Amino acid sequence: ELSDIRTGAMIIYTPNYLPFPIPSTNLYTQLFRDHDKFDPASPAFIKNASRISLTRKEVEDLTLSLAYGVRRVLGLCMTPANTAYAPSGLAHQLKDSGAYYVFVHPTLLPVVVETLAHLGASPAEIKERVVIMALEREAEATTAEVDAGGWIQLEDLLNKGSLGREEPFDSAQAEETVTLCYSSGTTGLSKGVMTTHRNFNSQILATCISFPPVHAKRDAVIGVLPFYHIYGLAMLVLFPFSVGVPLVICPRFDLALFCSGIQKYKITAALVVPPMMLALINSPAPLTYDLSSLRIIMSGGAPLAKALGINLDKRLQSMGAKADIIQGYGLTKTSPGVTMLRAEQAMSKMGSVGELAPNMVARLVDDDGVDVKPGQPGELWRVLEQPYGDGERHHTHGWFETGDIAERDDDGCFMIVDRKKELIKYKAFQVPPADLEAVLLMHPEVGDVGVIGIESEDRTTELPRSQKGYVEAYSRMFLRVCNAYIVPKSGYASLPTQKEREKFALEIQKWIEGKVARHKYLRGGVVVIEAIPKSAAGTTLRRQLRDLAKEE
Ligand code: AYL
Repeated sequence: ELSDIRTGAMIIYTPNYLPFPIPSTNLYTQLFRDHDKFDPASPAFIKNASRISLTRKEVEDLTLSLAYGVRRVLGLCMTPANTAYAPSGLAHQLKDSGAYYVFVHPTLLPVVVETLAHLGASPAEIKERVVIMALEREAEATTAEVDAGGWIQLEDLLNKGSLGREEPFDSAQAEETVTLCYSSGTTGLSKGVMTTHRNFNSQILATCISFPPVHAKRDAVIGVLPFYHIYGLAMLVLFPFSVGVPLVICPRFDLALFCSGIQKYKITAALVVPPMMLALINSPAPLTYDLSSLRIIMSGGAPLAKALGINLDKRLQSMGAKADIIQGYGLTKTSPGVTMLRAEQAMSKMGSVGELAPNMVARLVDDDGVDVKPGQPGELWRVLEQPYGDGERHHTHGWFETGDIAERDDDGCFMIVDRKKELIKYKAFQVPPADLEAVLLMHPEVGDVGVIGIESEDRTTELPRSQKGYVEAYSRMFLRVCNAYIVPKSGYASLPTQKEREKFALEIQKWIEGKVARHKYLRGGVVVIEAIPKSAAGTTLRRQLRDLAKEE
């Protein structure tokens, strides 16, 4: 497994799991492979705290009638958009992806209409491009704007005649892109990541092997993660359905509703991000619910500090509950899972993201692309053992550079210790600094700008004093907020006093709020400076900005 590092050869780490062949089928075939083994009347998706649910049979019928309905008019690639987007964010994705049709829930229709109008679509064209997507039984299925009329409804697209069950899906589709999730790279604006049918087939099967075993009759999953993000899409929409396990959906994170959902549906597996675990530890709300059905809590999408996991374990035990708290690590660009912690290692390896998933091969390298000695931190590069279709731009001789710094222990478990790339994660939401910079540069008084992520202080001060030691350890890891350094267009000298600079900074901080999604707000503040540090090539030296932030 290890080659001699003195020769400068690669040190390649392989999984402890046997490789498996990735099926070259349409994703539909993979998702419904075992469908006939499960009760068609059993629930597949349940909306928490409502009476809305879909049985497996209803999912099958809807999927097929929509697929055959849209196939007549559309292609089959979907780009899911962040529901928190302001029109500027949505406009970028619409333009960049070249999407024509927009499927939208009635409550978000105004944002879509404004975005399309902003992109130059006429009112008639807007009516042609928008599809109102809601089930009839949903309470909010209609709004005044929808009633005002003339919109294409989801129902209109369903091909209810032949469901096409007899028509085989073509395996040539396996290498076609099925989704374009928007994600930021190591630098720059967010881009659509091409995920193919085969990529998802691989993810589903790898999860079946590396996730603790779940069974159709015994288990139920709850999730709050949005379906436009690859974590929600892969781990909530696709994985549970493919193994016959119902999913309870929480449209937003409300801790009391989340806990009542666990109690009501006897949830065995909860999929979360670290800030939700923090809420589970610190709020009194969970104490009034019975969470004893839980067996597995999986965290992913952002670093989970060891202390946070240990505190959650303690709290659950104090409530008579016990779950294995595991962590998965992945990226949109790796479709997505790279590692997963085994349930048996939940306590002994808390804080670790676990072993490589099947078919994943990794290296840890230094800044010069040289493999580091075993046990040393290095940037994680990974490659799939079989041909794979993800972002070409990021391949170096077939190796995909994650931008994350990791260490590997003797048991083959990885620990993510730092991030090399520019990406800021507010909670588990991506904020590409270049995105915010592009918006800020549209302000008439902004001359130049550099955005970085800094540690948040407000959240830590809200926590109980007895937890302070822990808080410091994990706040550093994930309570990041966005902070902008700005050079006024009229020059730094035009704002000679501290007071004037602060006033300008506040104006900018408020101004951005109408322009971007909430997770991109400049919660870390705005600082007026003389010049943004740049490299000879003109790129922003964010490392220097981060040093400035440390001095403040
Ligand atoms: P994106 N620990 C530390 N950092 C993490 C972790 C983790 N467990 N998971 C993700 N990240 C960071 O594209 C890391 O910096 O995909 C990584 O490069 O939104 C970046 O988030 C990627 O962000 C699964 C399925 C994890 C999904 C996911 C989340 C994918 C997030 C495991 O099995």
